[in-house]
Amino acid sequence: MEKTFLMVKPDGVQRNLVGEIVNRFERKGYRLAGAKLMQISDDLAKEHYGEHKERPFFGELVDFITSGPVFAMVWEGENVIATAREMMGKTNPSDAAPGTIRGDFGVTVGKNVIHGSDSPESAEREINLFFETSELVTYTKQDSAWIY
Ligand code: RTP
Ligand code: MG
Repeated sequence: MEKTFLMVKPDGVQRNLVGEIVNRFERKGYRLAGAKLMQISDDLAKEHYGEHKERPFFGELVDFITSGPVFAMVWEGENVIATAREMMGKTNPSDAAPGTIRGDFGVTVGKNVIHGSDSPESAEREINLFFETSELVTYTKQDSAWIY
């Protein structure tokens, strides 16, 4: 089953958007495989955003992502990597369509509420960077009398 790494950024946690964001992926039909509230270290931030290390905003990006707790998640399901990116909206919230997470809740590019893996290679790399295998759960939804 395809998996992706999603993370509510510090602005989303401060603004109490964790439940709203989890809700969107649950209602869409994806399955949560792992989640944790955590403080990102400077080293982890630099490794996670390594592809941007030459960019002028790299220092700000690392400072921001380590400025408070994040809610890290692994979600799974058909085509979840690309579909989650669609559900997040464009990087700059002012370009992101209404109905997307960044379009509905973001204002500035630096504080755009959510991170999501942008390819199968990034998803694998980021899941391994943030989660131990033992923290991920594989399960099937039970078709029983108590699920209506
Ligand atoms: P992310 O990695 O956080 O999911 O965002 P993304 O793929 O949509 O965008 P990416 O190009 O990977 O950029 C990573 C984050 O850097 C910040 N950024 N700031 N000041 C700027 O011009 C600028 N450009 C990008 C954004 O917070 C973006 O999410
Ligand atoms: Mg990115």
